[in-house]
Amino acid sequence: MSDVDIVAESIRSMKVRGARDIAVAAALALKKIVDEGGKIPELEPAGEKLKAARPSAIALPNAVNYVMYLADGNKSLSDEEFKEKTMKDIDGFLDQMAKSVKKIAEIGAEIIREGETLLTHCQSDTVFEIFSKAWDDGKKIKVVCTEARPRHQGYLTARKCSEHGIPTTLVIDSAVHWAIRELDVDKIFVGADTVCANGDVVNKVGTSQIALCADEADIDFFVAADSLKFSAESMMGRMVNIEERDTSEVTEIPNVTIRNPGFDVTEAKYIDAIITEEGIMPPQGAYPLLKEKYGWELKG
Ligand code: RUB
Repeated sequence: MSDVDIVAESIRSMKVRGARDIAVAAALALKKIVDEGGKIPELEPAGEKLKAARPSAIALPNAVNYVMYLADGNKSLSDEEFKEKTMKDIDGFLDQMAKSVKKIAEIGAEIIREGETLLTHCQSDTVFEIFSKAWDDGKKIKVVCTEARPRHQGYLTARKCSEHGIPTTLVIDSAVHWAIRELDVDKIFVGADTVCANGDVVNKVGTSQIALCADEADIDFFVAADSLKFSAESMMGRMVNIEERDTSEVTEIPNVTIRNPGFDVTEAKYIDAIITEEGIMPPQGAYPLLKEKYGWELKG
């Protein structure tokens, strides 16, 4: 197995997971190819392999395409110069991603008030950065985490928040409506795998049900996502390829069909705001952001 095969397999099997970490792992795998003397002909097939590893997180193809764009810009350089410049460019991209998450944390922490109870779903590094920043700023928040069946990524969030000192409660996924009422949840923060041009958001399955509960309870529902998660290709959530994972992750019952979607679509109308490194915006801000950042416009 080549290094790229190993990284693609780690992404597929979810050893590496969460949209940001997947994008970073893909960029580092391509950087390694450059470090070993690879150029465009080696990078292209590797990039395609990485992109195919998980279909619902747009940050993965966006990161691969961006690295390819950087490499393409250096293709007329000598072999040694190509290597040096492209590795530097990839480092610059990774550095930018790290800065984006810090900026999102600052903006997100700002809208959290002293003593609030915040609910999150699954495990998002971006959301954890917001919570830990609010806590480090001295706000005595409490966090409620879901389990995120079947893979229980919520346990990671619960452990991280608790280890950071934040009073943390874990509930089963189906207890969200109960938790909002009984645990006095003030705000909900989730991450994103893809933000579509119309402001729909693809995130861990169950997110859309939580958004409905937030709507019913009249509390704010925030999505935290850097602009790498915005998709020019996906005008609406229903156009995103929703990954269906192996049913063995769920259970087996004779003669019963098991379905195991990994993600779902939260419609823009249930989202109060999306927090990006560019600022906090209503979901309708997705299209202008795409247009401004990527020079992309709806035709016709
Ligand atoms: C993880 C998930 C996260 C987003 C955002 O799903 O849905 O909310 O990827 O995470 P999975 P981040 O565990 O199936 O990869 O903010 O870390 O990019």
